[in-house]
Amino acid sequence: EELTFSGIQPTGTIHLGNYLGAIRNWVAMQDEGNCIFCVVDLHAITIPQVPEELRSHIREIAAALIACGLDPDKVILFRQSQVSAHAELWWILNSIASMGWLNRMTQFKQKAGKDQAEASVGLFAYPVLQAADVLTYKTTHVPVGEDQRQHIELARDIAMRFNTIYATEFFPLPEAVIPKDAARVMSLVSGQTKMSKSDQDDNSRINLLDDPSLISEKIARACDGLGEISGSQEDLATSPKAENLVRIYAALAQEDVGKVVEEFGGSATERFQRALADRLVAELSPISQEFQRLLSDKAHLDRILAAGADKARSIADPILDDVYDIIGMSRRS
Ligand code: AQP
Repeated sequence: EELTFSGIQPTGTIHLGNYLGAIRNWVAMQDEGNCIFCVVDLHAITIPQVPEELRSHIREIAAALIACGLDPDKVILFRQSQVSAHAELWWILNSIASMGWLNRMTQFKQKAGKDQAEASVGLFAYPVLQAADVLTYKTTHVPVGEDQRQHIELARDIAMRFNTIYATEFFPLPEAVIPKDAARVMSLVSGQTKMSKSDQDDNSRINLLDDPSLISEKIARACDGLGEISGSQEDLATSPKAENLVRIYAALAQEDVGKVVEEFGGSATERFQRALADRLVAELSPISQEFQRLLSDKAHLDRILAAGADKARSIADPILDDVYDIIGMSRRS
């Protein structure tokens, strides 16, 4: 049976990369089958967090997901730390995954920086927790941005090795579902690193909650100095900043990049700049308003997450019991 699972870290506010790369896809998938979406707070602490800020970010991310259109009556929406099966399966899978596999993970290298010895063990083992998140539900489909492709491959490798060691077909091999148009939204400032919550420069990203004037300002700044939008796709590729903006426009308008280039290529950026800012404001303003409304009732949000956790546990716990049986530690009796 098909099951979709994905997660997002409560490490800050949601940005356009999260939205176009993942969340918009989640919303589209919620009517098509069983979907589980998780605020992965255990992942967040692999990088130091301030407890009070983490507490607010967890609620904010949940509110933002609902504001983007996820319906807690249609999907299971919960937070990772409320379902202990994730951490338990993580430990079991840590004994399946090899150091060599984890050493190849590019996200660890990026996040750990130069001084890898100072990075937490959690940051290193992060992809195994992600594999546990997915496998705890026998997930078949994982809608994520391009940056997560390697981690989903690892989850497949872990599932396969588990199945081989224990001579079983217990875990299905999860597949990454990566959008065509906006799989990798880049920084507005450089065009060359991915748009990220943890980028120090707020001008590098559009946050879902930026107000219309801030959005216009950031887009104006990003277009500044570009001259004109090139009239051919090949030329466009020589300017990563411009290409990123055109791709963002195409994803918002749900049009081909070629069509956007045809529409705006060869003329001064001003018209493109205004059109892009208008598209962003039209898409994000309703989300921002709904977010504010949801956040005014924190108890309600907490109830939604708690109810989601109950449903998630009812799926995950029996699967974990089966895993314990398979590896020789039956805990049912
Ligand atoms: N720039 C991006 N373009 C497309 N998709 C993206 N995603 C993240 N950035 C982009 C996708 O969003 C989902 C949730 O991501 P996450 O918050 O769990 O982890 P992340 O990839 O680490 O996101 P950030 O914003 O870069 O956070 P920090 O700075 O805290 O690490 C994932 O599906 C991801 O692919």
